[in-house]
Amino acid sequence: MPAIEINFDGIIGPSHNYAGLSLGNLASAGNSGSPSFPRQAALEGIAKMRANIALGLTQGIFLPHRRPDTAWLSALGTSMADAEPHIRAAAFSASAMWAANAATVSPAADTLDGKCHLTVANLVTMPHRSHEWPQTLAQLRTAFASDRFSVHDPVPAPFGDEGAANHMRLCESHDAPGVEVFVYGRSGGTFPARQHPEASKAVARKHRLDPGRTLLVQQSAEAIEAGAFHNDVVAVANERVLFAHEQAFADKSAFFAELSRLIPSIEIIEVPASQISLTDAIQSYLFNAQLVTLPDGAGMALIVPTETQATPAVWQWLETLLAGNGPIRRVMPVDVRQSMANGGGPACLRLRVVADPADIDARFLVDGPKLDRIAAIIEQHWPERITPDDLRNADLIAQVEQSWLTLVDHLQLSRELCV
Ligand code: SUG
Repeated sequence: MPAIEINFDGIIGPSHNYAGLSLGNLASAGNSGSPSFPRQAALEGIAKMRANIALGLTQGIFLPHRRPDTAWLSALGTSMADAEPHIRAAAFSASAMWAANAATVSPAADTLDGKCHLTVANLVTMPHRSHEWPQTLAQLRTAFASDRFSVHDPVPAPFGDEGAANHMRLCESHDAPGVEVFVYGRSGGTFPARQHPEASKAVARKHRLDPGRTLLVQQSAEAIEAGAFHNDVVAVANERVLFAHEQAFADKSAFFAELSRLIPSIEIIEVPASQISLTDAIQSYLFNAQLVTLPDGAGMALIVPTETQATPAVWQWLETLLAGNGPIRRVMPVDVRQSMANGGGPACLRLRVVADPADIDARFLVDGPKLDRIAAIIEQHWPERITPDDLRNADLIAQVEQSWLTLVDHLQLSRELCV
């Protein structure tokens, strides 16, 4: 079977809460302290996966991480009972749900050794995300254990790497050689740039990419200041289509010229700031969409958060897009509001891997019936609601631990993940 694109969604974990942990992520700051609804959040994520399967797409999963992260707390010389509130919240965060930050993936068609390479993201910029990588790496090594894959350790600190959220791939078709674009930021404003250029360069080298087909592109400082803490908040690519905001990149002319030279058939759909401001783009998360190729030559679909419907300039623009004769033939809103309130839209929740599904550990692939069984566990075990005070509640912590174990056991992954 040829390599196809598989979307691996992070199942939203039972400890999902709003702790305001991400400076520069406006939704995270704005909803800090609000009650969260983990059960609803996880079911929204399952519904998104079901809708993608209904489109004929192949779907995978990553598991939530074990929370609280007692190993991390103990490395800091503390525990859930004794930790200061910001450390307690960081140890309890369900942030691994945003699988776009799990790793950077270079499909076999792009690499010199013909293997699909994955580098787990170190996420060192934000404390609550900096301890994700060991559990993510355990899952990557299990899911992609075949010799068709090469799974790499994280890039060392201090070079921040946030994975696929700052990486785009353009190609004629998923299984053909592509051009890989690494987008980095430069700090200097109020908000941190999370992707360091040295991290991007290291990943490109380790993935054995052709330097002639690898681009290192700077994110615009104004996008970071407006709240685009990752490139995937202002741009998304699929095959030969790049969909981006006018203010996404520091030097778009040079970038677009290089892309056109390397991929002559490229189609760049650029949204002018005069039609959609950066503020509206970031509030609605228009670009944090899944741009997917539909089976049977039906063109591409843009899976957008329902918040796009609530932003008139954005929705009007999407209607005009559909009325034209472009490559995007369908726009599909999905309700992932619980994740969105922490700054994670449809694209944040998934990691794209181009590979033959037969080479992947089947425990990480899902179909409708398997999702039904996972949803039943979520319905029965995930907490309904969490408020900031609950993070000190031993009963809630025990419930979160038990929920996780039940899911991991059900998927027969305890041996690999209970370390
Ligand atoms: O890293 N939010 C995540 C959102 C990640 C979105 N991912 C992509 N754009 N690919 C972050 O900022 C908030 C957690 C809190 O505040 O409780 C958080 O971590």
